[in-house]
Amino acid sequence: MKTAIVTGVGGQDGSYLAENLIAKGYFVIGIDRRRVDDPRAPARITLAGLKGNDSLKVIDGDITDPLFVTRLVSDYRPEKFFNLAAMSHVGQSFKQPTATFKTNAVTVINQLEAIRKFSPETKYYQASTSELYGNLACPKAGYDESHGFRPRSPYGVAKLAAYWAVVNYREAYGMFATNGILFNHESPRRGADFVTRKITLGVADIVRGKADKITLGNIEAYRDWGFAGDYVEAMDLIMDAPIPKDYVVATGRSYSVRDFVIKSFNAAGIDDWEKYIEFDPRFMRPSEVPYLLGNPSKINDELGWKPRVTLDGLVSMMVKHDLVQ
Ligand code: F7E
Repeated sequence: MKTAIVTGVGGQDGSYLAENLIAKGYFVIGIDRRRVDDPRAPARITLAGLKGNDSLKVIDGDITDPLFVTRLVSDYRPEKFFNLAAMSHVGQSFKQPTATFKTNAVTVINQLEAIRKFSPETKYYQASTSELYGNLACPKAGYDESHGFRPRSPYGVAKLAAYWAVVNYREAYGMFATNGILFNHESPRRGADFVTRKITLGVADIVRGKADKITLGNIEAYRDWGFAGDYVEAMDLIMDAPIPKDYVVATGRSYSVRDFVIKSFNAAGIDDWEKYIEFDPRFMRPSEVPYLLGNPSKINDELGWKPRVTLDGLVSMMVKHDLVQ
C-alpha cells in the first residue's frame, strides 16, 4: 500500500486531501497538532467523513519539533509528504512574526533535511501561496510561475523562505520537491476567521436572527477564490507529474471582498446587504495585498488541471451549508 504523510490533516485542505488520497488507495498518516478525540477540535469536524477508516492514522504531533519530524520520516519513509500545516492566518502573522517564521519556514527546512537524510525517494509538496506576490503590478492574465515576489506580511515572508528552500533542495540534491503556489481556496470547512467563512457564517446568523451585522476590514481587496476540494486534486497531480516543478493553482478570475459579501447575501435571498456590514479597523492589516489574480495556464496545459467550481457555486455551497448548521 502506498503511504502519504499529510501535515495539517485536521485543517480544511488536509482533510480534503486525506479523503482524496484514501480514495486512490493510499494509507494516510495525518499529523495534527490538536487531539482528534477532543469534541471541540476542528479535526473532529473536518475528518468526520473518515471516522473509523483504516486507511487513516492520525498522529498528534508538533511539526516544529525537528526530532518528531525526523522520526516520522525515518519510521514511515512515505512515498509522498504533503506539508500543509502552517500558521495560515495572514492578519495574525503580524502579531506572531517569529512563531510564524518558525512554523512556516524553519519547519520546511527541517522536513526537507529529514527527507534528504532518511528517505531521499520521498516526494515533497510544500503549500506555497499567492501571498508571495504581495503588491507587485499584476499582469492582465494574472501572476504566473515566472513572476517575481514581494511579500507584504510575516506570513508571506516566511512562505517565501520556504519556497526557496524547496527550490534549493530540488536543485542541490535532485530531490522531488515542489511548491504549489495556491491562490485563495475556500469551502464549508474553512476556518471562521478567514473572510469568506466569516461572511457566510455571518449571513446565516443574520437570517436566523442571531446577529444583526458582520464587522469587516478592507472589503476593497481582490482575491482569486477557488474551491479547496478542487485544489487538493491539483496538489496530487503536481506530485504525480514526471518532473518536479512549481505550479500556480488558481481560477484566473478575481473578485473583491465586497463582491463576495453581495453574492453571499443574495444567495440567502437578501438584497439590501449594506445595512448589515460594519467597518471595524481591527480587521485592517498593517500592510495589505490589494489585488491577487492567478494564471493557471501551466498546470492546465501540462497536467490537465482545471477548477470545477465557480465562485457562484462556491458561495452557494458555503451559504447553504452554514444556513443548516
Ligand atoms: O483575507 C480582507 C483581508 O484572511 C482575504 C490564507 O489561506 O489565502 C488566505 O489569506 C482578504 C484580505 O485570506 C476581513 O484584508 C476584510 O485582503 O480570508 P483572508 P488571505 O489573507 O487572502 C492565502 C492564499 C493564504 O496563503 C493564506 O494562508 O479579506 N478582509 N475584512 C478580512 N479578512 C479577514 N480574515 N477578516 C476580516 O474581517
